[in-house]
Amino acid sequence: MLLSGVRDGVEVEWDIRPRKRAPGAGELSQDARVSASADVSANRRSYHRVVRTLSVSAAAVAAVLAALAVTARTDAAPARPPNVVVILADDERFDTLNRMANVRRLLASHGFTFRNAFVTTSECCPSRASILTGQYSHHTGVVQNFGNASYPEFDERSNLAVWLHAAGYETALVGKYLNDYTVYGHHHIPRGWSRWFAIDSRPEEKYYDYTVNENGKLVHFGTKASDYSTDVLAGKAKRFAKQAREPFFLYFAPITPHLPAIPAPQDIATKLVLPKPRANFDERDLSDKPWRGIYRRIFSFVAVHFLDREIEGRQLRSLREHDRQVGALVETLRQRGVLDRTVIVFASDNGFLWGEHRLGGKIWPYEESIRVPLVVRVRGHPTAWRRDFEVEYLGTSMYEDGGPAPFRAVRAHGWLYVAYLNGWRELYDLRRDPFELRNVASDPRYGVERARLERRLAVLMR
Ligand SMILES: [Ca+2]
Repeated sequence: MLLSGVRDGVEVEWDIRPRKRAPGAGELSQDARVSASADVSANRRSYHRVVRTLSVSAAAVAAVLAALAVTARTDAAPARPPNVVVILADDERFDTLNRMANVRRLLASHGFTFRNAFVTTSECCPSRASILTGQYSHHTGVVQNFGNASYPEFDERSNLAVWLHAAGYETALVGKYLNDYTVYGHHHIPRGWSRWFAIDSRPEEKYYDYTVNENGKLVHFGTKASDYSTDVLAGKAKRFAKQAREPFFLYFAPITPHLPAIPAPQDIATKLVLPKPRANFDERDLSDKPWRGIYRRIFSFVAVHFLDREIEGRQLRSLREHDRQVGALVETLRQRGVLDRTVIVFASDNGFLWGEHRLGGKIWPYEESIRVPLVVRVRGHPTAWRRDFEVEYLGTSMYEDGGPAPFRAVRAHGWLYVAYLNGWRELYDLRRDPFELRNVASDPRYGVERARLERRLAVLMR
């Protein structure tokens, strides 16, 4: 598993590869099985003056975690494996990191910010299944949140928690696990987890009035300020970080900023300057989009501006407490004296459209939907990274509700090519058209490129 890039103008590598692979570990590091990916970006301005960003790279949580898992499984593993903390936001867009001062100050400035990090299926359950396995949805079988081809397809016997636990880690899940895992009962605890504090309500995305499965026992939280789920979950995460036997693996997944995106009490009235809409917001001319005319519900001026002002504002406010709790968790690790031997990964399971192309939500293969924040606090050196990957949505649950038709797509360096299963095609030249405003799939001048991407997609689909 290779992370690479240029930092401060110098080629660096992140040395978390195993020197010798354990039997069976090899599959984790093969390109086609890694679920989130990267392309190579031109130098762009960094979020932050002192942040040490990768200018020629990107990565994914699954890959990082799979790499750590491989390391943990090898004979050549270091004498003292690192503790691993994953902080996973829910539906946080790539361009919201600038609102998170603690993530920047305590994580990014001691590690790396990946500016080209993507998920390969932009929906909660499939993406989380990929994060825990390093596999595409078409390998995990988890292609949607509920119903057919959802949680029951997930292999509870082989995923990151199981691998790390087998390697001697004490493990904890705090927050949102995979949607609908309660199909196996309300006291169910998947294997591999030493501690379990998972939201058990359906839907899981609750800020108040929710039930938690605490190590097999159901505990209800009500509507008082002290029941606010981001804080309750952070409290459990901090307790584990304080007491767990080393090495430990903490997977901390609050609900923020998923809708309804209720901010913490102290943030409800906070004044915010909302970012300027992107150039593809409320896209004027949709004549290039094969789905135009079908998803009318979202096309109205009122709907698009509701996404822009109301949804965006609420999501950004809800992230404020999330960011404070990141600070508190890092402080807990520092006080215990384990911070420098703990790798901390901050990411999101998918992005979210705020009216770009007149769309809202996720699943779609467009940038705002598939790009995610990814920050890793770690010492070390990245090396080479991949330049393309598949984006896929093979479910149907959202189709009637404003989501896309099922598709398979390839996001390559400078290109997005989308093959919907119903025959629609989209192709964007991202160097000329970074906002995906001109679909050139039927332009003969792009025939060679389209054929190349089709061949590449066929390879990635294996
Ligand atoms: Ca999500």
